[in-house]
Amino acid sequence: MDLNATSGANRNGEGHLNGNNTGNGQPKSKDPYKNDYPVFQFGDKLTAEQKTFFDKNGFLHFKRFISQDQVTQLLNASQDLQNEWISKGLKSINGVPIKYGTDINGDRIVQRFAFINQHNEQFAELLRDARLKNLFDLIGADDCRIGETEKDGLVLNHYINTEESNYSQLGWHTDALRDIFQGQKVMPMLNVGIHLDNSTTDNGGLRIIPGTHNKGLGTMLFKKMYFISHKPDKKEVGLNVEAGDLTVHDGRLWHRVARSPFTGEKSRRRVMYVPIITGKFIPRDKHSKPLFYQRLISITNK
Ligand SMILES: O=C(O)CCC(=O)C(=O)O
Ligand SMILES: [Fe+2]
Repeated sequence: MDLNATSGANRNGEGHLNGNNTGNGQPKSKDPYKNDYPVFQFGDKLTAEQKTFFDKNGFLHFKRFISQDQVTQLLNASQDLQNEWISKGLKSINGVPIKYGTDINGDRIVQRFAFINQHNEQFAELLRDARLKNLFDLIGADDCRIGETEKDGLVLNHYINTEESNYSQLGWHTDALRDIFQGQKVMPMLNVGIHLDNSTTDNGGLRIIPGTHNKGLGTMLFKKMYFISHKPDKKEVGLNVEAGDLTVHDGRLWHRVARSPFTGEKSRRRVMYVPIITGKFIPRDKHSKPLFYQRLISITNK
C-alpha cells in the first residue's frame, strides 16, 4: 500500500509501511497517534496535495480542528441533551431512530443521536464554522451544502464495549447507499467526522479501505454485506485520531467501526458526523418516516 499521493515521508515524518504491521494497515510506533498516511492542518483553503490525496484515497485527516475546551463543552452539552431525551422517552428524531444503551455504571445513555444540531445551540454553531466550507472544493459542485436538515443531520455516535451496551461496532458500509434507498441517483457526498475521544487503532475505531470510492456502482453495492460483515479486510487502514481532529471521507468509500478489544471505560469512543451534500434538497422533519437503511443501523451492530 502506498498512501502518499505525493512522494517522500508524510507530515508525521514517517516512512511507508514496513513489516512491523499491527494488522490495521498501520505500523507499530512509539507515538500511538502517528499514522502512515499524511495528516494535515486545516488551512484557509485546501492545497493541491490534499486534493490529490483525497481523489486517490477517498479520505483526509486534519489535526485539531477544534480545541480540547470545545470538545469538553460539546460532550457536556451532549450529556444534558441525552438526559432530556431519556426523560422524554424520545424514540426518533425526524424519523431517524435514536439508539439507546447502558453505560458502564448502569445509567441509560444515548448511543446514536441524529440531528443533534437542531436540539442544541453549541452543535448548531459548530456547523456554522466557516472553515467547513473549504471542504466543498473536494466535490466542486455549486450547490454544496452542510446537511443541517437532510440525511441524519449532525450525528453523534457513542460506542462502548460492555454487555449492556447496544453499540460497540458498526459493520462494513458506504454512506452513499441511502441515496439508493431514497430512490435517488448516487450523488457526490462527503461525510465529515469530528472526533471527541482519542482513538488509536489498537482500541478498535474507524477502518477504511482507501481508493474504494471511485470503483463504480458494482463495488459500492456488492463489495461487502452491508452492516452485517465485520471481518477485517487485508487492505483496510485504521485511523489514529485525537479528540478535536477532523476526518472527511467520500460517501462511496467502504468503511466500518471495529469493536474495541477492551471493555469498559477504555473502549469509549464518541465521534460526530455531518454530511456535505449536493443535488436534490430532501429535508427531513417530524413527519418523516425511517428509511430501511436507518432501521438496519439501529437493529444491528450491538
Ligand atoms: O464512528 C465512525 O467513525 C463512523 C460512523 C459511520 O460510519 C456512520 O455513522 O455512518
Ligand atoms: Fe459511515
